[in-house]
Amino acid sequence: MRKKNAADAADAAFCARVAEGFVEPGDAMPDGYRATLIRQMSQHAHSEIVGMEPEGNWITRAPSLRRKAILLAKVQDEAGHGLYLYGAAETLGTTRAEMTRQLLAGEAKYSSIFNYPALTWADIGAIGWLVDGAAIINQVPLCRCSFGPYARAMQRICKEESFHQRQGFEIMLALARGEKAQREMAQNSLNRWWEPTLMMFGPPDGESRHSAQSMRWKIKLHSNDELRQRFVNMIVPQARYLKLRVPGSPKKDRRTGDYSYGPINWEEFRNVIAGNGPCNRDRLRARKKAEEDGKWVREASAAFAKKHLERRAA
Ligand code: BYC
Repeated sequence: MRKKNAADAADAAFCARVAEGFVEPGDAMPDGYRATLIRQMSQHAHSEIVGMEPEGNWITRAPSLRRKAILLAKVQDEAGHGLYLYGAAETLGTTRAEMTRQLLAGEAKYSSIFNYPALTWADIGAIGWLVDGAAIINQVPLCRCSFGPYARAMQRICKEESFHQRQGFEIMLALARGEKAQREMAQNSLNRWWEPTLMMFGPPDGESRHSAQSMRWKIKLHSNDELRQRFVNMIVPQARYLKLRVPGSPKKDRRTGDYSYGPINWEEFRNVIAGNGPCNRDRLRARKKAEEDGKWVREASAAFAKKHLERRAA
């Protein structure tokens, strides 16, 4: 009983601490807080890196030099986001090598959305518009989360995500103003990406095992369902502007101003995060190949760093 009271008091003290300002890497923190951050930040970093795959495939097939240059810059930004996030997670005592090992062993998750294929050029528009749009809704609040290195990484990432969403919307706009076949391609992409994008926000609040504690610690500032609703409210008017039909024909609640959505196939979501989505195996195969192909670069830079240190010491 005495032990439980002491644990409750320590927890209450830490919750008061996070309300005061950023927690920094050298500060005292509960083991659970550290572990939750490492889990979320490493999953987030893996999502950025795996997220390069569906779009990377389209760089050589983008319809013009301008589109290629923009897509190339976007995919490079995602590599950068992954690196900021791995770096921020490393301040908590883990290593990039260990996080990568967990990803390749299937122990760490990455966003469910990247287990779906990008079949047409319109899918690149839909990814930018919807997936990066969802990322912004989820990540802007993270700029104010309690852990300093994560919050600061998110500030820079969010600026770049705004550019990503605009490039996606602009692709959709060009298609929506194009010929019948282009409009159909845009509609078909929205139909396929809508539900998987809604799943990005995580399971419904009643089934989210980490939300309550993460919100107490200000690792998360809003629940999964709150952010999902914000996203729907943002996208429905944009889809109308594009003259595209959002699946499920959202209706506006006059009282709350919220648009309806769903139902969402949560069985499919559970299946995808268990490793059985349409592209899970391809995505991990590509990461394993990249890890193998990059081995000599890591070895060469480690040998160079060692030589450099030895020379300095001499
Ligand atoms: N996919 O208790 P819950 C991007 C897991 S990158 C896979 O609600 P939490 C972009 C969850 O991990 C976007 N797994 O968890 C990149 C947990 O499993 P574990 C990535 C999911 O953490 C390139 C279990 O389900 N964004 O935008 O409180 C190009 C229970 O869930 C998913 C981030 O990572 C999912 N969708 O909340 C373009 C943002 N949802 O770990 C774009 C940061 C849930 O216990 N992360 N799970 O085995 C977050 O905000 C939160 O971690 C989540 C989940 C809202 C995702």
